[in-house]
Amino acid sequence: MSELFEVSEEAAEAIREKKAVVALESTIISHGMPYPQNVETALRVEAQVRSHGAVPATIAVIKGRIKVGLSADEIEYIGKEGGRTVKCSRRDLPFVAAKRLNGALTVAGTMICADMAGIRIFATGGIGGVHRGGELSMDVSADLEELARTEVAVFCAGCKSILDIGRTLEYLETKGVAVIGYGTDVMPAFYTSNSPFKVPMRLDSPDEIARFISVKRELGMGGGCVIANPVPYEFSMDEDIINAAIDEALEHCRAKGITGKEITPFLLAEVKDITGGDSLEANIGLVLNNAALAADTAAAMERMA
Ligand code: PSU
Ligand code: MN
Repeated sequence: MSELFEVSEEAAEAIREKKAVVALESTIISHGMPYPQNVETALRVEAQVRSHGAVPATIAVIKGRIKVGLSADEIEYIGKEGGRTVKCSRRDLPFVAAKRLNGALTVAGTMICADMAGIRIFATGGIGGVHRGGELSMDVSADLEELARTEVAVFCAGCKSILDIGRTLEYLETKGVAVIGYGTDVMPAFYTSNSPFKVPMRLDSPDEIARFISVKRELGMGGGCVIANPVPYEFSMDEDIINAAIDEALEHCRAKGITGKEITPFLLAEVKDITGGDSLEANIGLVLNNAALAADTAAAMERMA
């Protein structure tokens, strides 16, 4: 424990004793969903992790201090602060800490802090990727570089087609990042279980995923991996409806001249507004589903240790 970094007692004990722990991100709370559904969801996700036999550790920066394992009050605080917190990726983390600001961590930011704490498993909604037109704009999420470098397994529902899914997969291949379809051969597209792209590999049980993560670690190659877990059928959206909403959101983004780190939160909020909240329900359903798989895998790793 230090002025800069604190791990909750519960998480610290679990990490020490090699018990199952699942890291959870905070940008999804602050920038990904509106208040109060964001806080409600974050607490439900924690409960989901617990009911699947693991300790949850939601991570954020509060007044400059990295906190691994937020309390319910701290989750409420970050949720209420919402867009006033700084969306914090690798680039932003030291600045936010030095200025004693509140930071909500992206997938990249959460991977960094989970790794500092010794947590190997992380559940979220969707990862960032190569944006559409990224071959010219060079807008590629720092999440992809982090996956190449930091040894944390990221459980997600793939990536949204606000991104260029094909180029995102190409980038991950170049960087040597395994993308594993859970019970599927197809790369899921967040709101839908389907996309025109195949995943390079597939595993079908938490035990298999646990073994993969352990073997990868034993080989000492470093770097993360993606477990792409399709949205459950009952929460998945109609492909035509969601694609039309995404096209409209991208149009608004271009028209308003949004750039840089604002792009992803803007598109997420637009898609939610255009679909009249249906996308929010899908979002909540898939995050809970990812938390369950991540916790089951962490529990399987605990048994193997
Ligand atoms: N995609 C989603 N939901 C999210 C994000 C992405 O479907 O909440 C957030 C995550 O925190 C992710 C970040 O790490 O956006 C990526 O932002 P950028 O493209 O600016 O790297
Ligand atoms: Mn970007």
